[in-house]
Amino acid sequence: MEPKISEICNGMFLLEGFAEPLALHKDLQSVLDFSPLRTMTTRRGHAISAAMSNCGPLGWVSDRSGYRYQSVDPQTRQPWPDMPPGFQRLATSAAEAGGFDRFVPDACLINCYAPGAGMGSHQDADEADFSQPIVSVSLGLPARFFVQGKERKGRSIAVDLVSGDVVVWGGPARLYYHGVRPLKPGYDDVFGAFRFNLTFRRAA
Ligand code: MD6
Ligand code: FE
Repeated sequence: MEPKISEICNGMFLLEGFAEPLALHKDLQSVLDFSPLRTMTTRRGHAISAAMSNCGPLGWVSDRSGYRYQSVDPQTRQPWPDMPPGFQRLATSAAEAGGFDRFVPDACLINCYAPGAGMGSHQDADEADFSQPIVSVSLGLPARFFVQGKERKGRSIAVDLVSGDVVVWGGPARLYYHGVRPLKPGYDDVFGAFRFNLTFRRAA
């Protein structure tokens, strides 16, 4: 099946059904067996409602010292688990479909949302090179994603993302404010009562 590609806004592309949820489920499970999902906190000590983990050379962490990428999981005190080859292939091929050649991610952040969990408006600005895209894979329960723009205000664009959808962000949209509305309860045959999101980045 040819994936359906549409441009959400300035350099942000939606690839509907580009990922195979069942194939990713097994790899995700083995990553999480090694570095389990956990609740991270903001610098101010507030719990982030999505549970998180990482795989690949660098992982995104947040705690009382702030946000950063680091090679060691603070919970296991081991390096993050390897990025499964199927994850890497998906990230590179999705980026290519969105017009970004030779994208090689060094970080994969895993977000897990239970019903009620969401993500407030934020910018992804902890990476070294903003000319590199971000590839975002949605799995499990559907979610409403919103995109604002260069500022955290004004009208937002809503995008409903379902399991297998991939969003490739580059160009001007790379630094747009965005977030996820609180998840509605439901059940997904592969991922159960949760939504998972994988974001692949070039962090360093
Ligand atoms: C999520 N995603 O979909 C949260 N950030 O659960 C993000 O915050 C995000 O999907 C940067 C680029 C793509 C994303
Ligand atoms: Fe983000």
